[in-house]
Amino acid sequence: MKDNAKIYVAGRETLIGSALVRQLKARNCGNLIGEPQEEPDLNKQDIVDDFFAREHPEYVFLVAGKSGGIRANQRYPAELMLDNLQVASHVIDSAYRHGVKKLFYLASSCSYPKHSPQPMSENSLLSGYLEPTNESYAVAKIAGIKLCQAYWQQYEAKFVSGIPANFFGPGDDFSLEDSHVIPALLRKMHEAKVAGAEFVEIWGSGTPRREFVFVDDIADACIFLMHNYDNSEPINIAGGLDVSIRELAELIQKVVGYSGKLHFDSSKPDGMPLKALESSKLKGMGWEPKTSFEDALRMTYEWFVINENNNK
Ligand code: GFB
Repeated sequence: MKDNAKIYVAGRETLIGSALVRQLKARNCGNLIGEPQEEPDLNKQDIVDDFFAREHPEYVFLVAGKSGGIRANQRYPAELMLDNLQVASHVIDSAYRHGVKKLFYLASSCSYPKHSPQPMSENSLLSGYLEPTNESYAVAKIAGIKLCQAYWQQYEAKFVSGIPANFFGPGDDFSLEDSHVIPALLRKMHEAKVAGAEFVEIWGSGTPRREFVFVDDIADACIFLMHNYDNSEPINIAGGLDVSIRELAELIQKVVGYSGKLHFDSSKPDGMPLKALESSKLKGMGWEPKTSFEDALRMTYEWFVINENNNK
């Protein structure tokens, strides 16, 4: 992928999409197509197809599709599944029919079975039952991976997939019900600090473990893989630390400066007991995340404080 190639980031308004656009611009990739107009409606095949016919992208990062935390997955399984199936099938098919040189599809670590050996390696895909709290979304993400592989197999289309660890960062969804755990806890603790509240409620038992990676590092890995990975087998994108939700909550207390108590509400779901990714394949290619977990939390918190009023 040359710096002046025509690149399309499908889903540039998502957390990862905006990080990708930032990083591509920082690398002087000036030919980002589709900007500054509004993104085409990826839920409509004819609109996506017209867009590809008009713009002729050479490289596509497919990071579109609705997502959310554990509660959003329980509340909107139909919406999340349909949206992700539609955007993946529309963009992948148009990319093939309009001769895109390479497409990078971003899946999700919830594509792995609930009881995969940990850390989860690429060959655990489709080896068991999924975690019920996000099964619908996970099936759509698996379909995206499989569609890339099918186009590779049938048409020799260079469509590759990456499976990221849970990611977070500036621009995240900070809503209390639908967000992922990091933005939710940053906001809860910030509001508790400002209000002088005695405690903050943390969902679940606090024992589940998650591996987190800063969104700018995930974006950096996507670009690295676009340059260096030519294989139809999906590849994990991780290399962060796995922490328990209790440890995470304590670290967020420190970052926010909140000294109240933590109340764990076991009536709320835990989800996967442990989600960490085996990342030796990517590491072996010479890529590792660059941002420390605490620095990434601080940058995300700073962004939230500056944009707090837009996040209510
Ligand atoms: O980030 P999260 O919503 O998603 O939750 P998953 C991670 C853990 O944090 C769960 C706990 O054990 C939650 O119960 N948690 C504690 C909280 N307090 C909170 C809170 O205030 N808000 C939230 N959201 N969680 C997602 C999937 O699973 O992983 C998505 O649902 C996606 O589909 C994503 O794949 C990567 O890690 O459990």
